[in-house]
Amino acid sequence: MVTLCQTALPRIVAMRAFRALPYAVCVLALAGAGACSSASPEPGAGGATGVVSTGSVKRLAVTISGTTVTPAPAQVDLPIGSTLELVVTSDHDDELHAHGFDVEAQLKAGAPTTLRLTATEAGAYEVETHDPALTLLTVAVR
Ligand SMILES: [Cu+2]
Repeated sequence: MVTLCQTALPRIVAMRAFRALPYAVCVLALAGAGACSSASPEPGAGGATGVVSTGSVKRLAVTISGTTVTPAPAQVDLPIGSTLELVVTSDHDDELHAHGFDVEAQLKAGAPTTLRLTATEAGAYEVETHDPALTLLTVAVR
C-alpha cells in the first residue's frame, strides 16, 4: 500500500497544488470581506448521510462523478467487529484504496464495486481514490 501510494504521490501533489488555488482565493476573500463563512455544515458524528445499518453490517453507496463524491465525504463510525459494505460507482476507471484495511480494488467506469471492510483495530482510516485523488469517507473504528 505504501509503495502504491508513493507512486501516486506526484499526481496527488499536483492535484493538491491545483486544489490549493481556489482555496487561496477563498482565504483572500475571507480576509477581505468575510466571505466563505458559509462552509458546508459539519458532518454529524457518525451520522453520515446514506449509511444503512443492518445488525453489525453498515452499507453505504458512494457515487463519483469527475471529482464530485456523493454523498459528500463524511465520517462513518464502525464499531470493532462490525463490517462496512461500501459500494462505489465511478464515471471513470480508477483505483479504490481503503487505508488501514489495506484493501484495494479497481473501479471500472459505471460498474459498482463492493468493498467489505471489517473493523479490527481502532483508528480513523481514509477511503480514497487515486486518479484523481479523492477522499470518499473516513472510517472511524472504535
Ligand atoms: Cu491510497
